[in-house]
This record gives sequence, C-alpha cells and structure tokens, in this order.
Amino acid sequence: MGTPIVTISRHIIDMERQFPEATGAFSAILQDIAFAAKLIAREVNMAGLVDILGGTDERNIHGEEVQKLDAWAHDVIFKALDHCGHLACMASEESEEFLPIPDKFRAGKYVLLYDPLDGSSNIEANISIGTIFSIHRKITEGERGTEQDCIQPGRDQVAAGYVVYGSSTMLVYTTGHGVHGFTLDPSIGEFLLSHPDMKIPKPGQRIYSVNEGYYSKWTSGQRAFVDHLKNADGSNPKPFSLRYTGSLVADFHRTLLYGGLFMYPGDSKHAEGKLRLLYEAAPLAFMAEQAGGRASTGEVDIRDVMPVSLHQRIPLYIGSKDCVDLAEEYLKQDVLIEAK
Ligand code: P6P
Repeated sequence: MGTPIVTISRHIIDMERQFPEATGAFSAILQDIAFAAKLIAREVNMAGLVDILGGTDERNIHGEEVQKLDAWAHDVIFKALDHCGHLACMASEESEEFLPIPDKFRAGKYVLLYDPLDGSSNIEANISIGTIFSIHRKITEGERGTEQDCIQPGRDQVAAGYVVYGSSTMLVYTTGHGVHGFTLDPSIGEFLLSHPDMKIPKPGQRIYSVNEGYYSKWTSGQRAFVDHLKNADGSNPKPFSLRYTGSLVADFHRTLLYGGLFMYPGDSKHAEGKLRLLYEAAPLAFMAEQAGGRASTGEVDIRDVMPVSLHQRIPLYIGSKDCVDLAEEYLKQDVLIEAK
C-alpha cells in the first residue's frame, strides 16, 4: 500500500491532535472553506459553458440576476461560514466594509479575511485563478468582531491558505506547522493530501515572475535588479527565465513548487503596487516562510508591516529566500537615492 489516503478533514483532525493549541474551531473553519472551494471549483470549471461571467445586469433562465463570478464566490464563502459559530467577523476584497456575523448566528473568536476569486479577469482565457484566505484571532473585547479585529499584522495570523483552480483544484494551507497541499478528486468531492509538508526547493529554479510592461515606471534599483536577473547588464552568467501568468495564486503556486521569485513592485504611478496586504500578501507570506522562503515589501518582511486600513496595497517580493534577499540588496540603492 503506497501513500495513505488522507482527506483534508482527517489531516486537520490529526494536526489538532498533534498541536493542542489548534482547537476544534480550526477544523470547522478550514473544512467550511474547503466546502466553499468545491462549490467555486464547480462553477469556475463550468464558466466557459454557463454565461455566469455576464455583467451584473444580466439575468439567467430563472430570471435571477447573474453575478460576476468573483461577487458570486464572495457570497459563497460568506454564506458557507457566517453560521459556523467560530468567526467574530469577516473581511473580503469584494466588500469595502468589514463583514459582521449576522445577529441570528453565534459569533466566535476567529476572524476570516479573504480574496474570493483573485485573477478572475483571466478566467475567460482559461488561466488558473484562486481564492486566498487569512485567519486571525479576535483581539477586541466585545462578543462580535469589529474592523479593528481585521486589521492585524501578518505575524499574528493563526492560519492562511489558498485554493488554485487550474488543471486540477488544489487547496494549500498552513496553521504554522508546515504547508500542506490537497488535490480535489471531483469524482468523490474530496480534497486528498497530495503535497505533504511543501518546501520551496533549495536551490530553486532560476525563475523570476514580474510584469515587465511596467519597466519604464520602476525605480532604478528595481530596473537594475531585473537587468541582473536576466543578464541584460552582463552581470549574471546564469540568467533567470521569466514566467508571468497575471494571476497571483497561479504565479505563487509555481514559485512554491519550483522556487524563484514573484514580484509586484511599487512604481512611479503606484508607490504601493497593486496587491493587497491583508488578504493577499500576508497569507502568502505566512506560507512562503513556512515553506522555507521569504516575503518582503522590498525593504522589510511582509509579516512585520503594521496595517492601517482594510484594503491597503503593498509591494510584494516572495519566494526563495536568496532571491528575496538579493532584491532587498538592489532596492537599497533606491532608499539611498531618496535619502540624498
Ligand atoms: P498586472 C489579478 O488582477 C491580480 O490582482 C493578481 O492576481 C495578479 O498578480 C495581478 O493582478 C496582475 O496585475 O498589473 O500585471 O495585470
């Protein structure tokens, strides 16, 4: 008998037994996220067949308003978890305000932040897209959560993960005890452990991932770094290859498996870049660190950034530790220029 068949439910329960601090609440929350992921995977995989991508003013055969897939995914996750009894509140990329738990449901001591369907603009090109989630403990006194409970530094996360909807659907998560990947078997509707204790390979493959279309808007340090990676300046006898899908979860998943570096830098038009700190960069940073890698703003660890608002953006350099370290070295020249 080869590798034991481990469902995500069994894995979470086994993790709980090993680590007493992981209460039953984790299991319930992660299992509900896995349930929502199955529903979203079904719709994403049918998206090319069912015109669910229409504008919000279209109606389906039942006369129901057709939602954009990312708005629909937002609802699916909220409704899958709003009654679990373990969450004090939620926050979503799709909602400007934080999301209280409805009064009719019991509130719990955790907070869920999520990007329901990142990269959804790629779905019509059949490019992998993803869900990203981050879990914190409630820190305010009241029974129900507040926005303040959602705005915590990445260092205080208790769990994080993503679902990548690609050639297969995978759920990858950490509770601070390694990174574990599960692949959905649609024939039985179960996520099965396929990638136990994932580690970014050392040395990683020489891959860098960035939208070079913004080169003209980058700082001199950012340009010098990318010129080095691809040996445009003659400084690198082992140049890197460029891989960029325009879908954060797909690019991060590849980086986790193969190594290398994903970057979304700030630029002259958007100093903080495009990606969101609380429900994109911070959860991926938790996983990168648990897998032996790093995540930085280009100056400091992502998980040490003290957030000030729910949807704040942050530059992101994430992947193999040596690559992130090198990026920080090159970007120091920008800080020196600014200081002059
Ligand atoms: P650009 C998708 O819209 C997204 O939020 C991420 O998934 C992705 O990494 C990034 O934007 C791509 O942005 O500016 O390169 O098209």
